[in-house]
Amino acid sequence: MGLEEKIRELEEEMARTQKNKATEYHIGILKAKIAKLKREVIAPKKSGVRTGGFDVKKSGDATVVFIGLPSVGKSTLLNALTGAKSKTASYAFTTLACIPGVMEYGGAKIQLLDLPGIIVGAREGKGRGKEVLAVARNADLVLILLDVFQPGILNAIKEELGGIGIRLDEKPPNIYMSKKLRGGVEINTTVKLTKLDEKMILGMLNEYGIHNGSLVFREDATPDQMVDFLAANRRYVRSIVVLNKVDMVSEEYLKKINFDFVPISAEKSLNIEKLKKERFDRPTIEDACSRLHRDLVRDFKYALVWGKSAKFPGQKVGLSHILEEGDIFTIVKKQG
Ligand SMILES: Nc1nc2c(ncn2[C@@H]2O[C@H](COP(=O)(O)OP(=O)(O)OP(=O)(O)O)[C@@H](O)[C@H]2O)c(=O)[nH]1
Ligand SMILES: [Mg+2]
Repeated sequence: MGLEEKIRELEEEMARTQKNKATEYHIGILKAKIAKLKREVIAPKKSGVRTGGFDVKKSGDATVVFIGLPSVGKSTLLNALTGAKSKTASYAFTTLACIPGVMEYGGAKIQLLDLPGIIVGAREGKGRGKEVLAVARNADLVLILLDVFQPGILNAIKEELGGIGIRLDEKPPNIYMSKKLRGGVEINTTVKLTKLDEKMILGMLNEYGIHNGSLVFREDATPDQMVDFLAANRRYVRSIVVLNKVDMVSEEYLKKINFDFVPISAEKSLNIEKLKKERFDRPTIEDACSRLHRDLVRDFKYALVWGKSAKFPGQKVGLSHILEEGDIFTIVKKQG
């Protein structure tokens, strides 16, 4: 049986299984099995695997990737933001490659990547979907662009991104492990675990061939987070949802859409400045940390801020605090 086939079989089994207390363990193990099999599918080893020409060199201070169905206006938006000339047209799959543009904003150079549209099933390779999604794995921000007449597709798009290991607006699970050669598995917690029990943790570790080691849970992690931790190939990326072509609808129509979005018209240049100002120009403490050092976000305890964004000099803030130009901050790390 091929890898893809095995994965499909397990996914079907999971879909068939009713979710309740009695099946929790079984489902958890299935998730771990699937994640393990998908390792190669999600992040293939570089050697010998064709990347399909979407390999783009990161440049600038941050990379924003446009993800959306065909014809939602991704290329029109790139052109509106950067003055690039990515081809736009009223038919689907106009863009066939990754088209980069650069936007300068507030002294920062932001790389914007216009990509071919994705369709449902992209993560399985439909319409070069895998290559497109792979580019999003390396982004600092995923801009999900929706057509004003198809807002309902948002969850399906998030699922496509999730299927390739991208976790939007989530933090890496607060779980640590040091492997050992013998002595079995030791589980330590700094909080009470309510969503995972020892049996499930050991069962999942077993799927990954881990029989010895010392684990520390610093949050009440879910089975999904435990799987993400074990898979060790997840990307934690910020996202924004932008609704395009609002020139074609009324305010009343927009009010009925029940999730957060930035309304724009790429073609009519409506709200483009607002999009830039509100979304691209707002680095958080988290952004600053991850730029300084890979482990800083994980070890982050709190920060002290001086400058325009601080309510008072030396204000104590968390990761999501939005910084302003010229701010100065100190990061305080967790112990041990
Ligand atoms: N009314 C209206 N039409 C728009 C707007 N933005 C883009 N369009 C139109 O939508 C169509 C598709 O635009 P593109 O920018 O090519 O869309 P895309 O998402 O890049 O499409 P693919 O490359 O095929 O994935 C074109 O005919 C655009 O003129 C907008 O704000 N309002
Ligand atoms: Mg396009």
